[in-house]
Amino acid sequence: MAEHESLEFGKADFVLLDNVSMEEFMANLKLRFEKGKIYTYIGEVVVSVNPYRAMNIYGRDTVEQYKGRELYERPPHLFAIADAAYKAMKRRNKDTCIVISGESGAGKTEASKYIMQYIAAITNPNQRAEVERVKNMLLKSNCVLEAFGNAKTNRNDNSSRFGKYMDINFDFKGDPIGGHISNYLLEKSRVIFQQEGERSFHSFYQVNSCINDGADFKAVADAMKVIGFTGDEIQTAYKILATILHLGNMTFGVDGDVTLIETPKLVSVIRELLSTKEENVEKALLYRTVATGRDVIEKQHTEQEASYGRDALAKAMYERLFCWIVGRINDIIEVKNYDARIHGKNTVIGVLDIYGFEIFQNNSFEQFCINYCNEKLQQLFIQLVLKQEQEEYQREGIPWKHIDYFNNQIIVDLVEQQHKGIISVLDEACMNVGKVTDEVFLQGLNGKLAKHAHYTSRKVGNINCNSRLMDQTPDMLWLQLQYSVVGFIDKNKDTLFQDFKRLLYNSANPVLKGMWPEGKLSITEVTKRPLTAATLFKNSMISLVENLASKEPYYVRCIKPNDVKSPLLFEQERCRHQVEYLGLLENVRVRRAGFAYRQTYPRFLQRYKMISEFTWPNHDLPSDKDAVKRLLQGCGFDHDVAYGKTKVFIRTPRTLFSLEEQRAEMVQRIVLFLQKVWRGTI
Ligand code: AD9
Ligand code: MG
Repeated sequence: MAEHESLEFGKADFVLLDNVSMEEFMANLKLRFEKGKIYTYIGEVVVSVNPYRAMNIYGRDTVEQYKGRELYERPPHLFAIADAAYKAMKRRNKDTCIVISGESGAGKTEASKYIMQYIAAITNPNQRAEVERVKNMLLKSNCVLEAFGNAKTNRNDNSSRFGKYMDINFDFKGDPIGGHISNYLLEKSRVIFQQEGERSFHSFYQVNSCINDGADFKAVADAMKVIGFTGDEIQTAYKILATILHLGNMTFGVDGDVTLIETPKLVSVIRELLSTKEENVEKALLYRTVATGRDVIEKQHTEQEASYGRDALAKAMYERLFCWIVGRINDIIEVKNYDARIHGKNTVIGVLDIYGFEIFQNNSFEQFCINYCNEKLQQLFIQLVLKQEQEEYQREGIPWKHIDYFNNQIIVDLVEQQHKGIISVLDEACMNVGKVTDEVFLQGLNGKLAKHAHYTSRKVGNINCNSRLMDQTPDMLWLQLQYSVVGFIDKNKDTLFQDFKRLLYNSANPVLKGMWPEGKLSITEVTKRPLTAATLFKNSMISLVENLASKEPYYVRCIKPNDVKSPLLFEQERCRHQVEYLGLLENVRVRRAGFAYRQTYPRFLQRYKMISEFTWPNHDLPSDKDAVKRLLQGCGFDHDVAYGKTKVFIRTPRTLFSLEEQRAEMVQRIVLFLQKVWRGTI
């Protein structure tokens, strides 16, 4: 527990609560928020409440306070977690990761940036130019990714619409030498549709250079240059954005049985932007090539199909652009083989900042994926927090009693299980020959999951507003959450006519061409059915979680205090709900069921040796462990502690409190004594 804070700020660690109850937890969280203390520990987990105002706690002076210190020596802070992850990586040669979770607008992305800033600030003391370059690129990559992957939503003005996991590689000196970014499912439907009050991705407004975003445009273009994008590449990115904007204004009509483009001028603008021929653009928008047996024919779109194709093209171009940007950044920042040889040992710290849990009025496929992802991370948290505790006790040779903990595995299974899970049912519905509709999917779900404890369906009006209702116990993340099945089939199949791929591949612009290699295939060569969007996402989530589980994890749990972005308002109910579904109270219980506090023997002595005559100023016992035993016996706390191989474990927070009080008293006495010495009164 953090010791350098007075109690007027509440308890700096929730394990110090007198009673672990929701009331006490909430009272402490609220008190600390109101006192401007936005961070609180649960053991080694940082709970963070979004302050919605600039805090003067991230400067160079604060960095210095946390650098190289132990977690509990300073008030709770993100820097302490970042430092712990860094130390574990450097001293113990461990790959570590920092997992940041919380709902939309809770402060995950900001936290991830402060963590990276901290790591950049404490590394490269020798100012090696190459390392400085890498650091600069890692920081700049954020700016680019946010421009293309973030948007204003009703929940957050800068909402991440993609998931991001970034590995930072370090050499044997502990300096960053490169990195790698993995991105997860961009919410591309935003390109063509935004809910009321929301915007498309920032990049579109920047390219339009509206009053507000003009400066941002320059910042992003500059960042791209610094990272190493060529002039042609930057220009192509902006040409693609312009193309998508124009596609948004394109309309189709019918004349007899002919479908036509009502806005032909746009075709010529797009042709130029895409460096292709006008007739190619027109053809790709109005026809699709289909293979029927051995024949290849060109089939005219209906007006509706043409509109569908246009939207699919806009979404696909944007998604491809985004993935290409990530790929280019990776090409540039990735540790090359020869680098690794020069720098020797190579360990990583991973930082995960993913879109937060979302509940909207109308929850669709995107929310389903995003919330599944959060459910999966919650499952990892449950496993690792428990596992880590158990392992530590084992390592230290201390007996451990299993404790019950709620488990959301059943929800994860409901989504991802082979054959019976929602994603399997969805894929099956998509593969139906003949009728492929959202209604078929709904029937499939009802058929397979009718008896599932966490599944019910409800029909609201006609098929256009069918809903899924997942009814949960309050412990679960998905609390009474409804999804509308409308659009699931389309979004899962994610069809883009091959004609568009060929159009883009045949561009005279080599950068654009390079983004669409599969356009090379002719219609008869395209046989394999691509994996569906949900399955691709599921696979990427499974490998993400495997990757995280292989590292030593550190957690930041973000809480959003209100829905109006106010720095003053702590909405009790809103926060309680988050504490509940994040399982924070259980986290405290697990932490306390074992031992609330643990410290290595030398460090423990360093802090408390003044409270015992046997240890102050130095002890003459055979080991620090013996000295700590003697000290605690002397204070009458022997019954409340366990002595591990390298650490002392204290069960109840009260004991630690008492030690702290005695220490404070002794420090006071020593100070008074020294003052007297200085004044010459002794
Ligand atoms: V989402 O799931 O991507 O929609 P995040 O990432 O959890 O969400 P974000 O970090 O973007 O939320 O924070 C939302 C806003 O809260 C920021 O734009 C800031 O205005 C504000 N914020 C968050 N954390 C801090 C902070 N530590 N200090 C000051 C903050 N402001
Ligand atoms: Mg974010």
